[in-house]
Amino acid sequence: MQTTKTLGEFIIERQSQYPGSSGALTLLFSSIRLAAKVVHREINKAGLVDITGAAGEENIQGEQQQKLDVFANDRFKTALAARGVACGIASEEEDNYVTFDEGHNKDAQYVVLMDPLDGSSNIDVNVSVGTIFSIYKRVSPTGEAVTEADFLQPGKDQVAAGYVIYGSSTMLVYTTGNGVNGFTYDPSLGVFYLSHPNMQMPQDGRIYSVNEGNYIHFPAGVKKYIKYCQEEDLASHRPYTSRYIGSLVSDFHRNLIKGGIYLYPTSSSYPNGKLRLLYECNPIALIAEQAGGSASAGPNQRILDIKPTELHQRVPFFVGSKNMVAKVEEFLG
Ligand code: AHM
Ligand code: MG
Repeated sequence: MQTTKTLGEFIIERQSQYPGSSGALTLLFSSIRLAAKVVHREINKAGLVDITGAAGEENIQGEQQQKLDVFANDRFKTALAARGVACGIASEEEDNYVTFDEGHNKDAQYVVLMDPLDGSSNIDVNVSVGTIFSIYKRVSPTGEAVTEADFLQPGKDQVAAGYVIYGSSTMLVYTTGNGVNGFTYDPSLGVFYLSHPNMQMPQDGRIYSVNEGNYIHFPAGVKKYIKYCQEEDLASHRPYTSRYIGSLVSDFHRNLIKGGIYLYPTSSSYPNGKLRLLYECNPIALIAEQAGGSASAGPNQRILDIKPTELHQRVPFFVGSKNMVAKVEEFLG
């Protein structure tokens, strides 16, 4: 798509629609944009320099941290701390939340929650990975210490959410609760251009994305839904196509554009599901809803309504085209 509008121009244009806006969110986005460019550059060197493979540490969830997980976490953290508009972050790669509520960040209004490099086990094999972020206004008084309550807010209170996909091209997709827009990075100029304005997820889709190797351990409703996806019914275009990259951002991004559903249910290895409510499910759910899709943890359990109780909380996750999510809920119910 031919376009000349840059992400920077788009953000400023949107900001001017909100008279009285302080511009803090604009600065926050410019931090995220900068860190995304740096991570893009490093990921593109994977294989040439020694940045792939395990970092030798585990995160709090007992998962091996990759060198690039640690790198991306540091880059986003540093960029967010630098501009005085975030008072703290929580990250999949940090044991606890990190506060920047001193110095020039003392009066900052926003907290950012992120998965700096999702799907990082795919890097060594040159498969797309992503950064996921979620932005809230703090609930504690400005100027005082940031508290855990600032981070444990339900997803429906997100001010903005987005992801960066480091794929065949790098894209940044985000929402501030007023539709979803996607920007493609031109690395020769170092600029993100608006390439996917007002993204809409098809109401129905023909793709289901799930780690079927875990089938035996899935709840009965999910097993029945998978069989439903595989049954022949020409009127509803079944059997559906199975597509699973094992990188949430990439699987979701494809389904957002083409129509489909992504499932990560409970299983014996992950009794509460694998994906993290705050860093993965909430931001992806806000984007899905803003694009006309939906996101659920089970029947009548809208992801965005869940009141988090802990930072690294996991939930079952069903996200995608509205009618497909409704169907899986029907089977689960
Ligand atoms: P990560 O944050 O440790 O990378 O884990 C999240 C990833 C998702 O991107 C992906 O959809 C899922 O884990 C794949 O899990 P599995 O390999 O169990 O299918
Ligand atoms: Mg992740």
